[in-house]
Amino acid sequence: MLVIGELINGMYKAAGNAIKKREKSVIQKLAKDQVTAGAGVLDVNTGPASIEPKSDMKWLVETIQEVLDIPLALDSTKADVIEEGLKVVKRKAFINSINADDDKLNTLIPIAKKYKAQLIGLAMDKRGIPRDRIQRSELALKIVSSCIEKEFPIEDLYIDPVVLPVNVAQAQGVEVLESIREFKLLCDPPPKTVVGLSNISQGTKKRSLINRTFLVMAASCGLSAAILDPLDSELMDALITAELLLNQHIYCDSYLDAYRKK
Ligand code: THG
Repeated sequence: MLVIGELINGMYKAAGNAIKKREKSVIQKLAKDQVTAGAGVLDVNTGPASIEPKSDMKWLVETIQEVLDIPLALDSTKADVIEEGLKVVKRKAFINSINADDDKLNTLIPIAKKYKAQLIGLAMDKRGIPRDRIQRSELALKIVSSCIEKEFPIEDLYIDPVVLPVNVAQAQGVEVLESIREFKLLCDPPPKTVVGLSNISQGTKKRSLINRTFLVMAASCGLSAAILDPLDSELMDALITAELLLNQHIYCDSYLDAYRKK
């Protein structure tokens, strides 16, 4: 599974303060620590409090790229903020994210094509959060169809079924898991799948346990990628073990260490 590190997000106090004060060393340490812990991509989000999201995004991308050569997921609801990041990224980036609204599809799919970026499409639209797996698949199909029509490569498309906190939307967890399976039936080759894992435990008292349990369940549904906290070592151990049990790594007694050294 592709691990997308979530810690460079203004929603986190450490990152939020560092963005405001332009503290490069804090962001660069967050970036390096996540990669050492197993992240293959880093999510970059200026946070809801950012007053100048465009210049914050450019600064974050350049600051990370000074110390690391890694793909970035440019996380914003605003197309101009994402494009600011795309102008300076050195590796094939992720646009995080678009949704099933026509205006989003019509602006951001051409931008993704222009910059040869990968695309994360949320299975939601102006009406808000999806109710169940049926609505999620309808919205996912709309995104897939729009990509096909606009000749965007489906290999570069990730669909996100939209994870909600278990304490306020308990019945949605299983809808998300079934959606991960169902999205694979939408076209051939199928789109990939991604979730924002930490959403599931927001506001709960057992965040780490809930995160890792849901990640293992999602892994067994065939999830392709997850935005998560790679510094949670129990979470990463659970993921590596789930992949072992799904026969994706070869067993040895020291499989956790062996996998980490790869
Ligand atoms: N899908 C996609 N992208 C996403 C999400 C998604 N990007 C943002 C988010 N969801 C994933 N990233 C986070 C980052 C932080 C938290 C949750 C998801 C989080 N933060 C603590 C909180 O709010 O309680 C901050 C606490 C602190 O300051 O330490 O939970 O779903 N495509």
